[in-house]
Amino acid sequence: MAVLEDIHNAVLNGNKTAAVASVQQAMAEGVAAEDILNQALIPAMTEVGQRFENGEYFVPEMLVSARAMQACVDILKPVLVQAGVKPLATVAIGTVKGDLHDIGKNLVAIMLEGAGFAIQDLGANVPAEKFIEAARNGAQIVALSALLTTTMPAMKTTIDAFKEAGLRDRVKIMIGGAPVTQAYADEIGADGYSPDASSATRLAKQLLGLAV
Ligand code: B1M
Repeated sequence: MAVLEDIHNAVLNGNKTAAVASVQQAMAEGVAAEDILNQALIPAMTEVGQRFENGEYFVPEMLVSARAMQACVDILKPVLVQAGVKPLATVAIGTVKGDLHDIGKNLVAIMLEGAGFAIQDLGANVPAEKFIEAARNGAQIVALSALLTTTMPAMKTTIDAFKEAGLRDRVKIMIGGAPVTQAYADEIGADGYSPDASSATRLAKQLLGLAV
């Protein structure tokens, strides 16, 4: 579909104005928000990553593409989120300490909100103490995202901090992000891992024993 290709190319080129205009056009044409996300935005960011790996793109290119993508996600958010439902539970979500990547985390938050969870978004570069504070304030699930192999250990540090605070049994801790695996989740004692935003909603429900 031409408009999806336009969105893809605009994000790839870091052209936020064109990306936003094409997303608005796609929505006016009746293209589903999920299709815009899964067929244009996410593939564009995947290609940005490949170009970075190949040495074609550098950090500034990644950054302008990320800003274009985030502006598009902001437009899609109201459509992806169902309004007016009583929250199933509260999820405190954040990208772990040292890690500034927040696009995937934001998508997971949007999908969880759409599935009926209340979201406490702690942002990026979140130290363990902030997650602990959120749990003390009532979050039943703590959701940790990491995009760098160098920041994955902060997931373990966070889980260990929950143990030290005597709060490990009070919360479910789920993890995700491009370099994260089920094996890593098992290794560090997380309650669950999911590879993408839609399976994250299923996992969150499973962790609370809710029907999926
Ligand atoms: Co960076 N970066 N980056 N980056 N960046 C990656 C991650 C990288 C893979 C690129 C590459 O080399 N191909 C690489 C990491 C390599 C590694 O660790 N082995 C990398 C690097 C090296 C770096 C820097 C170190 C570069 C530098 O400075 N030299 C630096 C680190 C900064 C820091 O964090 N301290 C850096 C910086 C940046 C920008 C700031 C420029 C920008 C981030 C902007 C932002 O997020 N606001 C950026 C970007 C955009 C990327 C890529 C291109 C795209 C990431 C993204 O948004 N993907 C990325 C390459 C790639 O991933 N292909 C790359 C789209 C997003 C929808 O997917 O985040 O995977 P993702 O989320 C998915 C799933 O993973 C999952 O669901 C999401 C939706 O389906 N998921 C969860 C995520 N969290 C979850 C949590 C869950 C469950 C599922 O439960 C809790």
